[in-house]
Amino acid sequence: MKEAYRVFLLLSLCLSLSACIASSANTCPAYLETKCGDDTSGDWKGEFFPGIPKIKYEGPSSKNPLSYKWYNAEEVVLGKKMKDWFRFSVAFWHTFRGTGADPFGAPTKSWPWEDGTNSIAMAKRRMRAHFEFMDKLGVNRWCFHDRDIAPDAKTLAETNANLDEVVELAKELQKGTDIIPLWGTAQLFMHPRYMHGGATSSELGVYAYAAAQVKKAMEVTHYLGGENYVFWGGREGYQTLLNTDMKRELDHLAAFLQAAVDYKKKIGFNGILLIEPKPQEPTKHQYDWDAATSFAFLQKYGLTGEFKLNIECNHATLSGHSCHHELETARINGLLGNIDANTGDPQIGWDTDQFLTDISEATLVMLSVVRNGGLAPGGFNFDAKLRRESTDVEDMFIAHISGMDTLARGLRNVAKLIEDGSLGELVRKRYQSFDSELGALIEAGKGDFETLEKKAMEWGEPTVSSAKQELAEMIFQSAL
Ligand code: XUL
Ligand code: CO
Repeated sequence: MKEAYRVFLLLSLCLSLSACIASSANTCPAYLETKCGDDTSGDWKGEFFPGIPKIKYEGPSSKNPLSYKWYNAEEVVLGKKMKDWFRFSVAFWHTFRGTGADPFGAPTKSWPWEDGTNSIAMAKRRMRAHFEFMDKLGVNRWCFHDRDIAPDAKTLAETNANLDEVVELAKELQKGTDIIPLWGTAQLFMHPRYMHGGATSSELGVYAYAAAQVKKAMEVTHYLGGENYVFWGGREGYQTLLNTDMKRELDHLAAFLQAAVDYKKKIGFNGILLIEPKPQEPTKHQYDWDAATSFAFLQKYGLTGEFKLNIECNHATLSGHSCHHELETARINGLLGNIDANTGDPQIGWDTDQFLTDISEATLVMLSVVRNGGLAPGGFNFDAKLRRESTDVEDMFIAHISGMDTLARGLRNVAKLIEDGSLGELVRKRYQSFDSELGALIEAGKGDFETLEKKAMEWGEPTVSSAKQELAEMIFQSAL
């Protein structure tokens, strides 16, 4: 393929940052006939992040960017250590495969350990860098797509062998540490074979290939001690209904997920299966639009009980909701399993995958998490990347520290709200008319219309109280 066309193709692929991970010129996607994969250079000698210390908690008055100001892993807040509320995870794809490429521009990052190839040697070196990064950051979980960590090859068998080789190294690096994957997943969106979807592809051969890929990704997640497994259906959707049999595609998706449940049980993988809703991008319309749509799908196909949801904050805003709405929808339906912590940009309409630094938003997120009693065995995965213009190695640390500190402030604020109690009291009072004999009857599903009509006649015009929204907002703000 001509170089200019190749670059054009890669840039066009990169509308979503998350879709750029293996498609930039730096990382050489294996499906293009290039010289990628020929690198035989040896292992990296020495430290990947010299000069970066282990990140410590120094408290809010610290001016040191390489320290935690609010996240204090061992500190108990609301009855749990902070590290157990969060169970923070580094997303391998953004942190170690993100190149800074965007739809209009080439990669901007040139990390010292990268040699510009997509070879096995490079994959291993990158994995070592990733483990040093987690160790220095003090984070003991990570998330990965199969194809982030090991290169594609010409056949599925060879690709699986590549994956095994890198997974073996990850297993060795995990040994003697408490590091494990928070979740693993299969990348069913990058390769051209998945252009019509994986489980919802119109091609049977692709459905089978996707099944084989998920089977293998579940096996390696299990082997590495992973606690969850994610399904993000980036291409499980449509571009136009004119050429789409939506019912058939949804039936196929359900059959695929049922087969995943069966296989999980067969191999004794006790991890939670998570669906990650997103409304669109890369497709015009994805089937797992939002939490409520995903819940309806799971109910229709008898899959509730087998799946929970991985709520990603910027996916929530792309679907026209708030992150808090999506978290609460998942929570009240017993489906809140994990959070892909990130945020978008109010002026950019796509999935910018930014680190969340808004304290108010973080407090709302933590309200749901605390009401849920935590997320375990799920956690917080930073599905977030550096901005294209942030090119220093230390920026990788600063971004994670800032995201962790913001969420830690959110948790501390929720503790203040709970201790103060007035927001909870405001909500309780708002519904107190239902704390009555008739209210209990209605809530037990026994409030028949004849009885209610009699009461309405007897009571006359009801008195309606203020919702006190401004007071609720005042109480909330005072905790920030
Ligand atoms: C894409 C996205 C993915 C999933 C995993 O928007 O969030 O990275 O989290 O496939
Ligand atoms: Co995500």
